[in-house]
Amino acid sequence: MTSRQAARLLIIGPQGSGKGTQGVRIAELLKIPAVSTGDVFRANVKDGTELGLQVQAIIEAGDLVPDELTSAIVRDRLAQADAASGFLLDGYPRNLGQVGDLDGFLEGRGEQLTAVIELSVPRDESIRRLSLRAAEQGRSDDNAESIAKRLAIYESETAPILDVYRSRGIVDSVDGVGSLDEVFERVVSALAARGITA
Ligand code: B4P
Repeated sequence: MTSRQAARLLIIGPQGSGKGTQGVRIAELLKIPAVSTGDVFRANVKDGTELGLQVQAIIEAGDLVPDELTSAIVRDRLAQADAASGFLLDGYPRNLGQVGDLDGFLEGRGEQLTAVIELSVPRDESIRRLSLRAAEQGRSDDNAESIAKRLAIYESETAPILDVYRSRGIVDSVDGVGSLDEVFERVVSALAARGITA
């Protein structure tokens, strides 16, 4: 029998793979905070804060916000009391520099990630979903140029971090094509097999 494990999770996948959608559901199930760097940046842009003004043009172009800024935000968020016994990261880390930063904060607490869920979807499905969201919600970075750039950065900078986590034996690859409930059940089963349960 697998012993119960702390939920210190990362959900990762190309844009439009549904990581935001599934991340929130998994975090609710496990009663841990979902920490989405994209949501933090969008909320700051919406509220017109200093951080928002700094990152708005970067996000709209589909580029990555500098690591120092992003890692400092995550470090502060993980220091809050509700993340003491578990958390789900969505959209961070997304390059090797951020993996090093995260390892550094977690080592300082005697912790490490316990599972990485990779949601895989084909490129044409990512583009289809983001184009649909552009029509429905009008998110300013869901234009053709920004989507293409985000997907290219995912391939060049984010996908390689999976090799690091694979070498630690903590990656589960889950098929992200299907209904929201089907994908959710796949993620829940993969986590349960590692002893990560509600
Ligand atoms: P994010 O908010 O992380 O945005 P994203 O990577 O584009 O992912 P998105 O939210 O669109 O994808 P999801 O799979 O959830 O980042 C935005 C920007 O912030 C970045 O471009 C960057 O500038 C900056 N940023 C964020 N983190 C950073 C970091 N660590 N370092 C530097 N910069 C950073 O999309 C899901 C869509 O698919 C939804 O519309 C949903 O309705 C749909 N969907 C989900 N599941 C589905 C299903 N099963 N079937 C059909 N549709 C589904």
